[in-house]
Amino acid sequence: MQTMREFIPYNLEKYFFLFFTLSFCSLVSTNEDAETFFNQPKPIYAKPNDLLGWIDGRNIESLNGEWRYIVDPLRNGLPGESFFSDFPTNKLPQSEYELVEYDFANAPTINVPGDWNSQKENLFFYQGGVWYYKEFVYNKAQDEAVHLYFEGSNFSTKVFLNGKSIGGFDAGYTSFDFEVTDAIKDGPNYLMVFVDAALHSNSVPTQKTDWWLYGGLVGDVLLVRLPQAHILNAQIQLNKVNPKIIDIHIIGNELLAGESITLSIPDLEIKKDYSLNDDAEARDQIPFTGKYWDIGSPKLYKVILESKDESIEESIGFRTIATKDSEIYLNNKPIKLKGISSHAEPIGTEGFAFSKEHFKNILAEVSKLGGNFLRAAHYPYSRHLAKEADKLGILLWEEIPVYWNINWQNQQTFEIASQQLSRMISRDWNRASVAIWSVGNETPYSESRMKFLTGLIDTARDLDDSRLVSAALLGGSAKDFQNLILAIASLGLESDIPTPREKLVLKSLTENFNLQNNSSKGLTISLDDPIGLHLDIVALNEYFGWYYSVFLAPQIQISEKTFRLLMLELLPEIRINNVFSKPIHLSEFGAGAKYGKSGEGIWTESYQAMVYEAQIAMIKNNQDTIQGYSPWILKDFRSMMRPLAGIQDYYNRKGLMDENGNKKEAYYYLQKFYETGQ
Ligand code: GCB
Repeated sequence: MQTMREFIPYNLEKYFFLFFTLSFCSLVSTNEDAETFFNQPKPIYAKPNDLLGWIDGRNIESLNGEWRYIVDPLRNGLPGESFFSDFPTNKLPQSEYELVEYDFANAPTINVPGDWNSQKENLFFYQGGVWYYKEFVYNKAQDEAVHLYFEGSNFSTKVFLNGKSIGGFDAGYTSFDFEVTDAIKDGPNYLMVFVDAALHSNSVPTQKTDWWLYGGLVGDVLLVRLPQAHILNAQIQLNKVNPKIIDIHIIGNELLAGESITLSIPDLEIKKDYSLNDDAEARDQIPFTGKYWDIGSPKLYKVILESKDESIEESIGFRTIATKDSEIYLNNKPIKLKGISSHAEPIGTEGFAFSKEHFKNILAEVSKLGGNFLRAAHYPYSRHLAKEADKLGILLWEEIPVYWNINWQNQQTFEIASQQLSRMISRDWNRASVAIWSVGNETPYSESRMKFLTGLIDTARDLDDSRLVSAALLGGSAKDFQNLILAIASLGLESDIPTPREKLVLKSLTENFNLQNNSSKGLTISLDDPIGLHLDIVALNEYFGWYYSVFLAPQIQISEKTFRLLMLELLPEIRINNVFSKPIHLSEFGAGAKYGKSGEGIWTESYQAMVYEAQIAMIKNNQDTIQGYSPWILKDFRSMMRPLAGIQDYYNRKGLMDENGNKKEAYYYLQKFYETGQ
C-alpha cells in the first residue's frame, strides 16, 4: 500500500498535516498511514573519516568567529523529527505570505569556539539542542579534497552543508572531520551544525558528572584543503624499548597507495623516501642520534613529510616513558610525577578552555607549583594542551570520560568510548609530553566493566605502544574500610580527641576485634582491583581527609569531627601498595575550601591545608610505592552537583586556587613539597 509519506510532496506535508489533524484528529490517529505523520523517516548520518592528523601543518581556513544560533530544545528543526524539520534547507520566504518559522540571518550570534553556557546567561544550565549557522566563501581549486574539521563538539553533532546532510558524530570532546568535496560550492556556502548537549544512559559520559557539561562547538572549526591523494596521519616516536630508534608509521588515504613520501628531520640530517604499500602505509625504524625531550629541556625537532602534491610538518620531541617494577622511567631515568589535576576551564574566565593561551596559563601554574605533570581530567581537551606542554616540558595524563558507572554492556556505549580514545590518541600520538593514556575514572568493579575496559586498553596499546596506560581507580573496598575503622578506633583510644563517651564506643569496638594490645599502628591498603593487571600504572583516587568520614563516623557512632581529626593523625601512617608490584600514582586526593574562609571546621582554608599536610606526610612515608601524585585539583571548577549556597554556588571547591586564581593555604604546602621535597 502506498503510504501517505510517499504520496504527499515533502513541502506540502506539514500544511496537509495541520489541516487534517485539526479537522480529523481522531480519524488520523487511528489510521495506520498516519503513523508516518508522527514518525517521519530519520536520515542516516554518515560517520566521520579516520581523523586527519598534523592538522596545524595543513592548508587550513578557520571558520571560527561569530556564528548565528537558534536554540531548539525540542529538536524540531532536525529532518525526521517534526513537521517543521527543514532547518537545513535554510528556507527564505519569497513573499510576505510565506510561512517559515525560523530565520538564521536574523538570529543572535555566538562565538565559536566556545561553550554556550558561559556565553549566554539564559543557557547557563542548558543541556539541549542548538543550531549553529555560518556563511563562508570558498574559492575552488582544481583536484582538491576539502574537509570540515571539528576540534570538539559537545555532545552529539549533525553537520549540514548547503542543505545537504554531511554526517553525524556522538563522541563529545573529540576531534572529527568529514570530507565535503562534493557538497562545497565555489563561492558562497552555508554551514549548519546541530549540536545536542543532552546525555543519556548510553552516552559517554552519562548524565551525572561532577563537572560542567558545557555544550556547543567547544573547539576550532576548520576548512582543510588537501590534494586528493593525501597523507592521513603519521606516528613518529621513539621506540619504547630501544631509545636509539625512531619508529615511523605513515598512513595515506587510499589514493596515495604506491606513491612516494619523503620524511625529513633536518636537524638530525635525516632524509628518507618511502613507497606506500597497497594499504597506503609505510613503517620503518631509523636511528635516533639527537637530544631527548625532557622535563625542563623540551627539545623539539621539525619533522617534514612530503608527497608530490603536499608538504606537512610538525615539531616532535623524542623521549621514552616506561615502567620497571614499581618505578617510572623517563629517558631511562627514574622519575616521580609531581603533578596536579585539572579540568578544561581557564583561570579567571568562565567557560570551557579552548585556546593556546588558556592552556599556556594552566601549564604555567603547574610550573609555578614546582610540578612536572598535569592530569588532564576527565575528557580530551583541545590539541593546544599537548602542544603547549610539549614546548614547556611538562608531562601529561590524557583521559576519556568513562566516568563512574556507564552502560558497560551496551555496544554503542563502547563504540563512543573507543572513538574518544582512538581519536585522542591518533591526534596526540606525536606529543612527547603525553606520557599516559587513561581509559577511565572511578569505575566500580563488574565483569562487564572488566571487558569494556580491557577492550579500551587493548585499543590504546594497538594504536600506540610507546606510552603508558592507566585508569584512576576507586579507593576503598569493604575490607579496606573495615580496617580503616579499626585503625581509627585504636588510634582514638590513645588520643585526647574523642569524648569520654566516644572512647567507650571505641574501646568496645577494639575489644570485639581483639585489638586492645595491637602494637602495630596504622593501616595498610593493598590495591587489588583486577583491572590493575592490565595497566602500566595503578592509579588511586582517595579521599581520606574528606569523604570517608561522612559515612564511616555514623557507623561507629562517633562525631564526624572526631573521625576527621583522627583521620588526619592516621593519614601519615597509612601504607599503600598493590598486588601487581606496579608503580602507584595517587591520581586524586583533596578537600574542599572556600577561598578566604577562616575559622574552624571544613570548608576553611586551614582544614584543606591540614589535609594536604597529612597527605604529603603519607606520600613521604610511601616513597617506594607511590611514584606520582596529581591532587584534586588546581582550581575551583564549575559543577552542577555543587549547589551549597555561600560556599559552593555551583563550584567544586577542592581547588588549590579559586576560579580567579587566588591561592589558598594548601597551595603553599604542595608547592613546598614539590620544590624542596619537604
Ligand atoms: C572524584 C572524581 C572527581 C570529583 C572529585 C570530588 O573522585 O574523580 O571527578 O570531582 O572526586 O571532588 O568529589
